[in-house]
Amino acid sequence: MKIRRYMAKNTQEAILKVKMDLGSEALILNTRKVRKKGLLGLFSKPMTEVLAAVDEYNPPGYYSGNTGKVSEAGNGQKNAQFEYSGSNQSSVSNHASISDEKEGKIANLENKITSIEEVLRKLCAQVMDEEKPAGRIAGDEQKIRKDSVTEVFYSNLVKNEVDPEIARKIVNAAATRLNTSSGVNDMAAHLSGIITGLLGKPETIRDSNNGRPVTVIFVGPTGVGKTTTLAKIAANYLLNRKKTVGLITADTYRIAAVEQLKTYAEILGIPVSVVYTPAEMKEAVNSHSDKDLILIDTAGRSHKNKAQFEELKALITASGADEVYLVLSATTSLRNCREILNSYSFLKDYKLLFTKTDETPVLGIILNVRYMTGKSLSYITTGQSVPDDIETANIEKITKNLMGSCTG
Ligand SMILES: Nc1nc2c(ncn2[C@@H]2O[C@H](COP(=O)(O)OP(=O)(O)O)[C@@H](O)[C@H]2O)c(=O)[nH]1
Ligand SMILES: [Mg+2]
Repeated sequence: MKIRRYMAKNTQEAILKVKMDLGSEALILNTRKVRKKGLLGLFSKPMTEVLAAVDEYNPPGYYSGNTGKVSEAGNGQKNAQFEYSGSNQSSVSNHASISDEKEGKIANLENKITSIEEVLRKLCAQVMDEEKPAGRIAGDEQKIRKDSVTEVFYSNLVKNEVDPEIARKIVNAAATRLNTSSGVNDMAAHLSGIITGLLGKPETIRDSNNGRPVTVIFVGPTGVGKTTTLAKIAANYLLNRKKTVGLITADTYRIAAVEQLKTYAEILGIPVSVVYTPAEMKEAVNSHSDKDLILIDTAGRSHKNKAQFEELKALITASGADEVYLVLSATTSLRNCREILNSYSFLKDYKLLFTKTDETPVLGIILNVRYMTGKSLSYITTGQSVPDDIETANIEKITKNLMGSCTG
């Protein structure tokens, strides 16, 4: 990206300078009125300053006249070429006589001069005619503005399903940090810093520091992957960290759910307790007091059934859990997520755990939910495979995903 600053009497003239210098593909990054510095500046007419950018790797734009084409070289050096293809163009062959060759060259030059005159005449007319709205220039300016760097980043965030309101706030915050000499890289850096800050530092299960087990409970809608995630964490603590783990399930709505956890427990060779009531929950937690980690599975609740949420609340309280993880699928729509968050709003302190990031190319929901709840991110799951498909949320990776163009 090549960035240049232009000063002119008014915006029209400045845009013209930009187009003549950088071509019609140039992006207008900023336009502002400036006065000369010092006391004299108070009495002078303000000038228009335009900051423009052009992608060095893209073919530059050109200004077309009737018969000629002026183009600018990609290396930033002015390199005017005139290609003439009119029907009266003389062809020069090795066999032509010297005078024929000269005549041909003269005719060619004459044509080129005519085309330059035509281009200059048009340019002058546009620059001089200040009062008349220069439709073409104004239109171009508008287009350039629309396609400006800020809008590209905004549109990428929205394409990645960041809530448009949040995306606008982020982009505006990044834009206010720019100054006149900032370029697209600065914008990207500011944006990345803001998103990283918003996503925050992920917090995973803390280690016990009092000799008692750390008790962790997983809640969230049915089918998001609570049980699978719990099994992944159990296996990692057991196999990689050599910790002792106890499992409890309160998901007694379905026989299959109990069997699912029992199967994982059997494979891992760890005990599992099945509880139906808050009193049994207390007992089960006590029975695992010799473990390093207790993982508790729960059933998903229907957001229409308030009684079920009361039950869940009682189970959480009885467990005395040190940490609560609200498990959400990254494939959930923002609308559904809002409803889910509403249903679980009785939770005071919890962390966000996103599953199925492998099933969606866009991760906007992660930023949206983090922004709406202010709760910490924790783990991300990336597939069905136990125990491998789980990692601590990688903020850099998520930020890149959110800023990138998913449609290419
Ligand atoms: N693609 C994908 N599937 C997952 C992931 N986590 C869980 N699943 C699948 O989602 C389905 C429901 O998982 P389960 O743990 O039973 O959900 P629960 O009802 O919340 O306990 C199962 O088929 C899992 O294999 C993940 O990260 N990616
Ligand atoms: Mg389950």
